[in-house]
Amino acid sequence: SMPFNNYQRLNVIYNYMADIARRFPNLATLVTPANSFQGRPIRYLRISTTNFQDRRKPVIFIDGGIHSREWISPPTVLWAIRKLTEDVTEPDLRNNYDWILFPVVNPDGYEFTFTNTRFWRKTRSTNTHVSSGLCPGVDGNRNYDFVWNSVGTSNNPCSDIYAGNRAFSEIETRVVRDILQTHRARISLYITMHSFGSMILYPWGHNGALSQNAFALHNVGVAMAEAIQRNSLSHFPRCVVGNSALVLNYRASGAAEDYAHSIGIPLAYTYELPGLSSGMQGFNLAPRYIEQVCRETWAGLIVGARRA
Ligand code: 0X9
Ligand code: ZN
Repeated sequence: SMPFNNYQRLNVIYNYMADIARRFPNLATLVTPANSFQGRPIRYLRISTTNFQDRRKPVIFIDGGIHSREWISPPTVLWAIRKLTEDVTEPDLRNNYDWILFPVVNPDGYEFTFTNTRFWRKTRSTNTHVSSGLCPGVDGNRNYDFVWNSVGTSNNPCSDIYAGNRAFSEIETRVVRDILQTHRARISLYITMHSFGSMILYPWGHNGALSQNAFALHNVGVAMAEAIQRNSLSHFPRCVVGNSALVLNYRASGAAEDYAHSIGIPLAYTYELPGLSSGMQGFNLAPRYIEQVCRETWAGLIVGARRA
């Protein structure tokens, strides 16, 4: 089973997901909708106690690892897989919803953070339009087609916030788009896992305006944060809830939760998981905290799901 005492390479994560699908054939389905730019499988698990294809239940969709250096993100999605299959303590969550759990949206970047550059954020695609062979990669969280490339983005392929040469230029974001689009009528909760900052963020992140569903977004967000707080450690930062642009103090367009909300998903959030240092070291949360963050994040997800 999945070791949560350290950060794991992609093959360990994929072996765990395949193992879950083998051990729980009537519950978990492994899906490989495409390969990454560099040819790695892009994989997620569907979990349903009935038949996912019946489209009867609301869907909860959680992804992670779009920003490859944010290593604490994939384990929190893997923990959710575990809590819905191997270690069920909330059977209502397993029975009442269909789940899509997608731990590593950006497998190329993720592997690159282990083999080459620890703080790599983007995909690893090479831009064929400009002379940017030396600067691969697009910021997946600027690549979604909602107010694409308008604020908090860059046209420079060498930038960490490069939006890409067009919306959904990246196969990795197209895979997330296709999940959101295919199931948008029944995805009641979408959460994309990032780090760091101990925040629960909701639309609109491109301009700081509140959506029509802001009341529900805020109240469910606060309920999730309170559950996280109750299960957190005293020396972890307090979890702050609010509009993405206001809480972060910067606007950024083309992000996942804004896109999801723009196509009608009522509850769409970015979680900024905890970090304990400032600067780049915030991405290096010590491995001994992985399990703690997974536990408290699951506590938040329980509340969010029951309100979804
Ligand atoms: O800037 C981002 O992509 C996210 N923060 S991170 O430090 N993990 O890179 C925040 C995205 C917030 N959402 C929107 N701006 N819509
Ligand atoms: Zn991020």
